[in-house]
This record gives sequence, C-alpha cells and structure tokens, in this order.
Amino acid sequence: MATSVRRTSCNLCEAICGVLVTVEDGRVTDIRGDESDPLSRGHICPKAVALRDLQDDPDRLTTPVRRTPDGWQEIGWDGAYDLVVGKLTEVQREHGRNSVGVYLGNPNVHSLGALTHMPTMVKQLRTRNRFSATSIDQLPHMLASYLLYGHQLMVAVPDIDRTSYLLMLGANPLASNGSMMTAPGFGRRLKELQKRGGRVVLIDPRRTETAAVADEHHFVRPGTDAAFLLALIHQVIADGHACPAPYVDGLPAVEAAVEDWTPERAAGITGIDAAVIRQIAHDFATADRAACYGRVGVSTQQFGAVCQWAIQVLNIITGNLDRPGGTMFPRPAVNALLGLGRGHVGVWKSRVRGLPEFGGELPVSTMAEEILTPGADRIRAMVTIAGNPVLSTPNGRKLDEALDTLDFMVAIDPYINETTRHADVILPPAPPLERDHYDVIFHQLAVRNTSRWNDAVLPKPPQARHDWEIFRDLGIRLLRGTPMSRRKAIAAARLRMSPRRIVDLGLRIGPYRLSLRKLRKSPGGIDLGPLQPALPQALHRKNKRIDLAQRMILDDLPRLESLATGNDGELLLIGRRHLRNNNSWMHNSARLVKGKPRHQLLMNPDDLAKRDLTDGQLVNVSSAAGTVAVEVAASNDMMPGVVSLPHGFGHNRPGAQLTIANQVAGPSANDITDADLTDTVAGTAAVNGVPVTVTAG
Ligand SMILES: Nc1nc2c(c(=O)[nH]1)N[C@H]1C(S)=C(S)[C@@H](COP(=O)(O)OP(=O)(O)OC[C@H]3O[C@@H](n4cnc5c(=O)[nH]c(N)nc54)[C@H](O)[C@@H]3O)O[C@H]1N2
Ligand SMILES: Nc1nc2c(c(=O)[nH]1)N[C@H]1C(S)=C(S)[C@@H](COP(=O)(O)OP(=O)(O)OC[C@H]3O[C@@H](n4cnc5c(=O)[nH]c(N)nc54)[C@H](O)[C@@H]3O)O[C@H]1N2
Ligand code: SF4
Ligand SMILES: [Mo]
Repeated sequence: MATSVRRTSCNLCEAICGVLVTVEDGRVTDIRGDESDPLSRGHICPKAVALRDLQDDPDRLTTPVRRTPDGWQEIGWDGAYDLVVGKLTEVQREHGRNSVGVYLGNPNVHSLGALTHMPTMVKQLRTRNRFSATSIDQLPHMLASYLLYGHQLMVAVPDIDRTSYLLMLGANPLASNGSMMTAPGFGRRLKELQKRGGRVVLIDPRRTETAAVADEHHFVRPGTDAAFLLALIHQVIADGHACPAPYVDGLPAVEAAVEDWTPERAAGITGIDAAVIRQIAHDFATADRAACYGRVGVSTQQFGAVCQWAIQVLNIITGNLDRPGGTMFPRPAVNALLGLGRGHVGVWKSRVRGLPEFGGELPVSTMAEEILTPGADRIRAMVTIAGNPVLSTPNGRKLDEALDTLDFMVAIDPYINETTRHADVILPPAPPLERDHYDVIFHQLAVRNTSRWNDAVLPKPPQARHDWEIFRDLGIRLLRGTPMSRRKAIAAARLRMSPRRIVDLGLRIGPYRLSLRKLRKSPGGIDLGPLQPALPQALHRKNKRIDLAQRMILDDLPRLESLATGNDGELLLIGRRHLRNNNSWMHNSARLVKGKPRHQLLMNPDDLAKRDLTDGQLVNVSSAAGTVAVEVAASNDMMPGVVSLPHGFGHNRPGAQLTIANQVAGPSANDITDADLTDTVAGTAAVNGVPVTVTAG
C-alpha cells in the first residue's frame, strides 16, 4: 500500500491551521495538526477532519449539471460554459447590464483560485447589482478601515500574543476560532495571555464558551454596544487618559460628540453598571498594552459602523494602535491590499431602497427586493458563487421566492443545496484537498507574520475543474462577445495566468522578496516574526494622518437616541456559532453533525416562566419577517430578555440533495431575521438584536 503524509492548511475558517494529511492509495485516512506551522503550532479543531468528508461526499458534484424537466442532467464543461454565457448575455442584451445579479459567498475568501480569478470574471459582467457576504459580516470593519486608515482592507488586529488587556465585544473565538483576526489556537493564546498576568474582558449577551475562560464577562443588551463604547471614550477623555499619536486629528470633535455619553447614561441603555464602565475605561487606559476587538455581534447589528469606528477610536486615543500588544497592522508576504481598491462608499445607491454601495457592492438585505420589484434594472438572472444566501441572509423565504422568478440562474458550487436548487446550471469546482493553497487574505489579518504555500494534496480527476479554471473559461467567453480593447486584453491576460504564477509574482514584489521556489522548500510554512509598528508611513492617505472626526459616523450618533427599551413582552434575538458547524454548508458531514442537537432557541429560565413555557417544548418565534417553530432550551447563560438561535440550519427544502444535512433538525434563523433591519450607515444586515416574540407552538 502506498502511504504518504502531505501538508496543507485547512481552509474552512479564518484560522488557516496547518494540517498533515495521510493518504493511502489515493484516499485520505488521517488528518492532524502540523506542529511545524509557525502560526497554528499544531492546533486544529474538529472541522479539519471534515476536509476528508468533503473529499469523499457522494453528494458533492464533480461535473456540471443542468436542470431539465426530468431532473438534473450531467453535461460537459464546454457546453455548460457556452450555455451560461449565452443566457447571461442574452438577458443583459434585452434588459441591460444590471439585470444580472451576483452573490459572492464566504468560501471565496478561503480559496486561492477564487481570489485570483473570480473578481476579473465578475467584472466582465459589468453589473452594479453585486452582493456578497460582506454586508452581513465585516462591512463595518472595512468601512472603519477605509475611513480612518485609507484602505478597506487595512485592518488593525489585536496583537494578542503580547497584549496585557484584551477587551472583546460580540466575539466568540472559542467557537469561531477567531475572525478578522487569524489566531489559530485562540484558547491557548488566551491562556498564555493570562499566564503573563494579562486580563480578558468580554461583553456579550450570552455567557459563551469564550466567557467561560475570560477573566470578566458582562451581559449587554443586544444592539447597544455603541452606547457602551462611547461611554468608554467619554470616560477615558474625562480621566485625562487620551494621548493619541501626533499623526491623529479630530480628538476635539470626538470629545464633543461623546460629551453627553456618561457611563450612567450608557448603563441605562446597555444594562452594564456605570461603575463597571468606569472601571473598564480605567483599566484599559492604564494597562501596559491594551487591545479592544469586536466581531460579528457588534458588526451585524443596527450600530455596527459606529461600533467598529468607536473601537478604533478607543485603541487610537489610548495610544494602543500600532504598538506591540495593542492593535497592529500585519505585513504579509503577499500584500492583499494591492489586489483590492482602497474602497468607496455611497457612489451609487440601490434601486429599490436607496441603500449605499460599499466597495462596489450593494447590501445583501436588498437582494430579494431587487429581484422581485418590477422596473428598469430589475435583476432577472443571478450568478451565485460559493454562497447559500437562502440560509445565510435575512428573509430567506422571500429570497427563495425571488430566485424562483428568475429567467436564469447559475451557481458555482459543489452542492445542490437550499440555494442552488433554484439554479438552471451548477458548475462545481474541485474540493480543497485537490487545490494548491496560499492564503492571500488571512495572512493579511494574522496576529503573526508567516507565509505558507502548499501544493494540492490529491490530484484532481480529469473531469473536474478548479475554481480558477471555471472563472477563466467563463471570463474569456464573456470577453469574446465585444471588440477587444486594452482593458480587455489585460483582463484576458490576467485570466490566463495561473494562481501559482500570481502568488509567485506577489511574493517577489512583496516586502520579504520571497518566491514560490523558496516557500516550497518549507511546506510547513516560514515565520516572518511578530507584527511591527508601521504608522504613519503605512497609511493609505496622502497626508499620512488619521482623522477621527468622520462625518458619516458622527452624523449617525443622534440615531443612538432610539436605543430605548423594547416593547412589553418583546425579546431580542441574537445568533450563535458552534465549533462543529460552519455557516450553512457543513452539515452534510456525519462526523460533524453527530452528538447532541444544537439548533435550539436558548432562553433564560425566567423568560420561559413568564410565558408559562417549559424547557424542551416547541415554540413559535415571530418577528416582523416571519415565524419559525423550534424547541426551546432553558439556559442560565442567556441574558434575560434575549434569545439565541444559530444560523445555517433550515435544511430539507424541497429539491436540495444533501443526504445527511436534510436530516438535521432546526429552522433557519434567517427566516425570521428582517431584511428591513439594517445599519443605515452602510446597509449592513442587523441580524443581531432582532425584536421577536416567543409563544407556545
Ligand atoms: N442570522 C445570521 N446570519 C448570518 C450570520 C450570522 O451570524 N447570523 N453570519 C453571516 C456570515 S458572517 C457569513 S460569512 C455568511 C455566510 O454565508 P454564505 O456566504 O452563504 O456562505 P456559506 O453559508 O458558507 O455557504 C457556502 C456555499 O458555498 C459552497 N461552497 C463550499 N465550498 C466551496 C468552494 O470551494 N467553492 C465554491 N464555489 N463553493 C463552495 C457551499 O456548498 C455553500 O453553498 O452568513 C451570514 N449569515
Ligand atoms: N465553528 C464555526 N466557526 C466559524 C464559523 C462558523 O459558522 N462555525 N463562521 C466563520 C465566520 S463566516 C465568521 S464571520 C466568524 C465569526 O466569528 P465570531 O464573531 O467570533 O462568531 P460568533 O460566534 O458569531 O460570535 C458573535 C458573538 O456576538 C454575540 N452577540 C450577539 N449580539 C450581540 C450584541 O449586540 N452585542 C455584543 N457585544 N455581542 C453580541 C453572540 O452572543 C456571539 O457570542 O466565525 C467563523 N468561524
Ligand atoms: S480552526 Fe478548525 S476549521 Fe479553522 S482552520 Fe483550524 S482546523 Fe480548520
Ligand atoms: Mo463571516
């Protein structure tokens, strides 16, 4: 028997753990952590093993399929490409270029070939109706980065390996493995932090897995963190602890804006004691090295933009930005900022609701109505790429309905699932173990500078195509229809270049002058050291200064007045992640779904008692968007007045061909999240803090 151990990194989440894959006679028999990886140091989570399940999953498509009256039919690649490009150009010829909509899902950022080739292909569609998971995720981080540092991807990450005080809001890295902060083995890093004498303080409406290991945890009323953060800034300034770097402007305007945001006022809104707010402000400002970090819970809520701006302001005015142990800018071997524009916001608005674009994309909360509302520029054909928006975006049922009305839909996706079942054609890319891997995005967000290239672990079968080959072949066909120009010649050349070649170029022009040849000599990755100070030179602003007084944000502060208490009997819904789930699409792995059910609505026992409900019973959870039925589980870990439901469930929709996932119980949280509930600053979906009522089912 031919046995070998090969190296790669797991691409399922942002932690990019190095893994060792044992292959016997062409089949994976073992996956374990790679101790030699300088970033992950051997860490993996249960999902790594599911890479093997993806590889072996009989439901995974390996050739294109086309919908026919008799069901799905396999077709050849060339025929599929011609069909797709023919239909899309036909729709655009008849209804204009914006009549084709695009949704880009999460796994795109985890695939080298998608990052190198997908944007060029999508650009050839020349549509303004582009959507992605960004607007139900990290948009507020990118907006704050764009406004303050001049580039949407210039994200400051907490230097957790050197900090002595970590203040976290709305993040549960012990379940999520960290996000907008690549820090594999987060639990171990926290223990090391505490061993150094450091403190971890967490603000979350649920006492989470991360709360269990934090030094302090405080409940916060969902959606009100902005008030807490403004009060922290207020208190830091009042205590005379504001000491921003000389290249920072706008402190007086911030001081004026937070003047009325006393800890007492914030306490009434957030449910966090004024004394606690004062203490945190004091501890943060006087800690040796402090970092404030906020994730999904403070991004996908009605004040996401204010929150992410305020987090930056807190780090900046306490002198913690760009210093070891504070928040710092990674310097990866391939500069991801070069591949993406600096960003822009509000250059155009969505047709139906007038929501602003960000970085060329419209908020996903408006996607269904852009399909359903008649008029010029209505979306009549959709392209979904690595996305499952029926389960992942608000008002999933409405989107289900909308997708059914399309003239044409193509999905680039390995599964016939809740979303792609609506497609006319599905183009499946080869799975992770058959692809080369270099992490272009997550080295840019990592808490340590490292670099790692891995050749594909397994050969791709001849009938399969890599994602980049699919984008290349669609892109070239889209370019063919019209006369050649210089712009198009560049696009064509780019599409024809392999990801390998692009990474090699990126490494060569990068700050460490590496090359693919050099990297391939160390398949466990190479260490490029801890994060280094880089400001003000690294700012993507001409004057090399940071202006805290951002109009877009300051003008939004009056809206905070609306943070009053809710209606009688109303509860606020928040989300939840579990170590063994991965957004909407990994429930087809028997290994991951086994064990106790984890789809229940969590609710504080007092809230159950008030409604005469009992633990385990079926309840109806209703919002302005709809109702779902689900079992309720009593939990003392929930803040009173708050209930929690995980997203990514709601399988077994007719036509979805997911043998294992279709047996997994639990409704889709996004059948009751509300597309009308957004952060008005940039249109981010507010899926946390949704008003709901819970009644006996
Ligand atoms: N209520 C609520 N909703 C949420 C969230 C929440 O916290 N609460 N979180 C939001 C967040 S942060 C995100 S990122 C989104 C994610 O939502 P989506 O962007 O929809 O991404 P996934 O749910 O990961 O779905 C991935 C899809 O890509 C396919 N896929 C998997 N691997 C590949 C691949 O290599 N190539 C291609 N082409 N396709 C692949 C899968 O089959 C699946 O259809 O969900 C958001 N939705
Ligand atoms: N196992 C697993 N790992 C994942 C994913 C997955 O689905 N499963 N998804 C990946 C993706 S796409 C992402 S974006 C990341 C997300 O990474 P995280 O943001 O760390 O993930 P969550 O577990 O959603 O953590 C959000 C926390 O915010 C809290 N919260 C909700 N509302 C509020 C609020 O108003 N204020 C405050 N302060 N807290 C609030 C929730 O209780 C929850 O604990 O995880 C990634 N990693
Ligand atoms: S934490 Fe788990 S899912 Fe994330 S990269 Fe590591 S092994 Fe993969
Ligand atoms: Mo995400």
